[in-house]
Amino acid sequence: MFHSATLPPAKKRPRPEGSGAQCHQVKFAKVTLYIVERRMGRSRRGFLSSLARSKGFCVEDVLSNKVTHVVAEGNPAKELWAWLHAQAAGLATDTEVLDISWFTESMRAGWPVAVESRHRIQDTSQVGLPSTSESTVSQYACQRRTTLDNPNKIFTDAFELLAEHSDFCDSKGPALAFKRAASVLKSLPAMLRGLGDMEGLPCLGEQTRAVMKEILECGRSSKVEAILSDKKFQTMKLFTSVWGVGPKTAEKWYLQGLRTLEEVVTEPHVHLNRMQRAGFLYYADISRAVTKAEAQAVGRIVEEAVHQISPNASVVLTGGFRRGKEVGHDVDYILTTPEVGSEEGLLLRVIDRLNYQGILLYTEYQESTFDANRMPCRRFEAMDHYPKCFLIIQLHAEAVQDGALSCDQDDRRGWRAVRLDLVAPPADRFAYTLLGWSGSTQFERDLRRFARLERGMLLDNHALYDKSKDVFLPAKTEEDIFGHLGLEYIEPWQRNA
Ligand code: DCT
Ligand code: MG
Repeated sequence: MFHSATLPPAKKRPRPEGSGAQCHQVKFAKVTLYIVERRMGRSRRGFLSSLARSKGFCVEDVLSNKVTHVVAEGNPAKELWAWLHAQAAGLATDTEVLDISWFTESMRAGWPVAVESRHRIQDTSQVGLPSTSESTVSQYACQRRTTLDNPNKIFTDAFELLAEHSDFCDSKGPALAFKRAASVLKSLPAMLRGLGDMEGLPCLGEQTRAVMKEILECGRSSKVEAILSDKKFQTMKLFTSVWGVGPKTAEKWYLQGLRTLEEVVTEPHVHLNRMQRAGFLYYADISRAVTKAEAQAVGRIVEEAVHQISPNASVVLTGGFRRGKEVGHDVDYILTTPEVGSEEGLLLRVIDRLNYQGILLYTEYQESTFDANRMPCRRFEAMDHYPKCFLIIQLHAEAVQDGALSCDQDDRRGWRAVRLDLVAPPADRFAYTLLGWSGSTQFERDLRRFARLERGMLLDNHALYDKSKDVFLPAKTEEDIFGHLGLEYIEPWQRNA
């Protein structure tokens, strides 16, 4: 879906050759641009096309041999050229294939600047050169485009398991190192086939390299296999799969000699909190993935409730499903209103409505602790201060498109329990909330780290604060926030870091 680089060929009226736009005057007749949507995203491509046309450039929507300059952003050379070669319309032999830097410089100058070799994206398959864009992978996930296509799954699965194991042992440093390594590999366009391919890649330490070397040589990692067959790890994994149970509680139960979920619920000395009780009660349902169709059905239910209370409020999808995931562990929605203040009380009334419909199986509401005067919050890894709720709702099969629930075949109830998170920020904080809740966790972590270390700014779900100027930077859209940070915009489906 996000790899189609051309817009559908629109029906066009005949127009003078070389004119890319109907309403702008073409000033540079010898230059015809084509902007590659791949890895850039449709909205940014649309924005850049309008910008170029407004400056008198001819921009073609469809790739053809009329194009003199192809412009791409964030595409590794090998990947871009493979895509260009696969296009039906051949390129003219003298077409320039250029990095976005040429485009930016030309827009700034107001005319097409001379092409230099630093602008060119070389076809490495033809000339046998190492690809330069591949050797410049950023250490920050917010400067990489990470889609759900992951050709390095064999390595990233291993790293993620090692990270989980380190988290269970409370080894935060090693856990983060494995998560970072997995995140870097997820952004690569092709599978690493040898140790040489790791050259120049950031965040790969000695341990991660050793694991990769073993997988490359034997197709498996002895470390991973040892963890998988470790009884304590298996039990910790089982216990933490219950909603509300973290590694600390899981370890406590393990040390008490408990090994199965049945043993935990029947052990009289174990005290479960409310969330954990719900976690056990609905375990079969909420430990199973939520599908996209189910997430959309939940969205419609929330939307209906919200609109009955406040017709001007909207419900915006966020979390993993906004990043294009097919399944998730829960569903995340933001409630938003046109004006600051009208969100007050909204979430509680939505909860009341859902309750009245009899579909709320569990409710935990957290009221707002947001205070604009106590910003910036320096504990930027902490939860945000907006009113939010963690729910379990009953989703009936009829509510899901085509009526299919991801239930067990022999389940005759006709409904399943789904975890749902809702948050209701004030209107002027919407962009920060959307960016923060869209994840992935690793992407968020690196956005904040980038802001702090590279820009001297503090970013969280509430605000972006410039420490040197002592000012808050307002934002209406996510694009505004990327802009303040001097980052290229990364579409949600490219944030699967
Ligand atoms: N988040 C946040 N502040 C919170 C809660 C979540 O910034 N108080 C962010 C981190 C990721 C994102 O919101 C959504 O959280 P999850 O649902 O845990 O992650 P996900 O990416 O949606 O994963 P899944 O698809 O498994 O639900
Ligand atoms: Mg989620």
